[in-house]
Amino acid sequence: MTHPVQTALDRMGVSQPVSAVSIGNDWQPGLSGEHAVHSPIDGSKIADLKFATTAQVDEAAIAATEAFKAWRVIPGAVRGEFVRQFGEQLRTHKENLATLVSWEAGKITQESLGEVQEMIDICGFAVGLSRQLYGRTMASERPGHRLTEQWHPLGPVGVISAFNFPVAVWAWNAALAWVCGDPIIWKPSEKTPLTAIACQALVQNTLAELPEVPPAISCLVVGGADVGEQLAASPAVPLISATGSVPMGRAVAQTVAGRLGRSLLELGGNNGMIVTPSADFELAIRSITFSAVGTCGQRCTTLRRLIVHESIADKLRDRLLEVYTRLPIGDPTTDGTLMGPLIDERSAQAMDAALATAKDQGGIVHLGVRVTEGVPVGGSYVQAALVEIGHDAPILKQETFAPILYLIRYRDLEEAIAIHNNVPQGLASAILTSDVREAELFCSPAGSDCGIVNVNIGTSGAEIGGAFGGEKETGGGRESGSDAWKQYMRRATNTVNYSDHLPLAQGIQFNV
Ligand code: UN1
Repeated sequence: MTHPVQTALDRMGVSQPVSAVSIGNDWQPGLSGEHAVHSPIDGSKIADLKFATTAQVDEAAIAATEAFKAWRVIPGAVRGEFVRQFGEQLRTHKENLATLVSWEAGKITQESLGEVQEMIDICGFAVGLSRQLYGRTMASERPGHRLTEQWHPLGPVGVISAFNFPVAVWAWNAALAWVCGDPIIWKPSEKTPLTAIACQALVQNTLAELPEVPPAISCLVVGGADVGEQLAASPAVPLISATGSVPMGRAVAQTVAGRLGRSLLELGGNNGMIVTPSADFELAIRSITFSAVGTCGQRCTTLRRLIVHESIADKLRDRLLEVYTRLPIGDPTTDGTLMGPLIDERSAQAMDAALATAKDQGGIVHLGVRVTEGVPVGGSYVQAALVEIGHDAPILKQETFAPILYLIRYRDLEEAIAIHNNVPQGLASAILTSDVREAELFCSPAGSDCGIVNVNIGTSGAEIGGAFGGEKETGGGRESGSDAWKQYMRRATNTVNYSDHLPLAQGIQFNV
């Protein structure tokens, strides 16, 4: 039987053997070392490819810079038409791309389909935006003058993406950047190159329909850390958008800042939820479970810290353990599975290590063991863990990319908010309550210090329409909806004098 990865690649028109580099319509084999791609489902090898070299990054940057000259003057609405047609490709190949996401990232089918839907959604958002790149008009302080802002395309955008959302996060950046008039150079995670290669093939299908579009607005360079570093260092790339770990983001930010470039960072989350006595109990169980164990705990928005009022903590713990014990764990492509594998054995070891540390710090660890029965051989499958722990345990400040949920008890809400904010990261947060005063306090300046603040839903699963990102070590960037598009453009302030006089601002007299 043909492997599902093979079938999906064939259906999307990916020529094989796969190549690591693409500049528009062209594919080039990488010129660096050989790399094998293994599926987290069963460890099987699903592709071999050679990584890109840093010289190939430079070639892509040159091509993207050339494409930019044409792309920036093509009207926004035409750029929007390109994105609309790319969105159609995604609709046609939703299941094929989702199959690859499951095989490369280990997501359950429902979540893989959701990830592709997130791409389709951002394309729709970007198409509308392509006719709404509005600038302001300000009242000039001088007579006979008009003061306005224009938003212009910025230039090639480098996108460094992570394995856990191998395609959606690139699409958030690409769809917006394209309508804003910028080319994209994409360095995907080395763990998920096939999904990236497939996206580029879908872009090529779109380019075939629109000959006026300069192909090098979409470039792909699959490679290791050196490829990401080269992209971050390239003066031809005015904006680097990076998603991943805090150390990676810090390195990228320092390199980009060193050349006074712009960076858009979406880094670690260590997301908390406060559950108050008035919370709807069954809603709590469902939202906690989806946020804590979805994507096997490997979303940047995953719920990691549950801060529960002491009066309901035991009941909530017992009910969660009941749910956790019967969660279907296994092959993510099988109907009904709710937890697939971790991305690799290193992640499973990091989870084991975090649980051991939590125990040393006084934590009571429930579940969280390795699963070897009823799951494909060769993958790293684990049970989700629930850890009862004191609010001052140092481990609470650390993000472990695995399904570990710490349960902390609180007495009053102000204390709960203080515990909630007492971590270096600031991505997503939630409160479950039926008391409007508690909800509003959490959303107020004295409440959550995160970029995403939810009431009566979990921390994960944001819609594309809002600005997505967080504060503190999360990096401060905002991607996706709202006015995130402004980061992909440069702003020109125009003052036009339509009078015969030359009055100076601030009333300065300067008579020559
Ligand atoms: C990520 O994990 O990097 O809000 C992105 C969510 C998804 C995106 C997560 N829409 O969970």
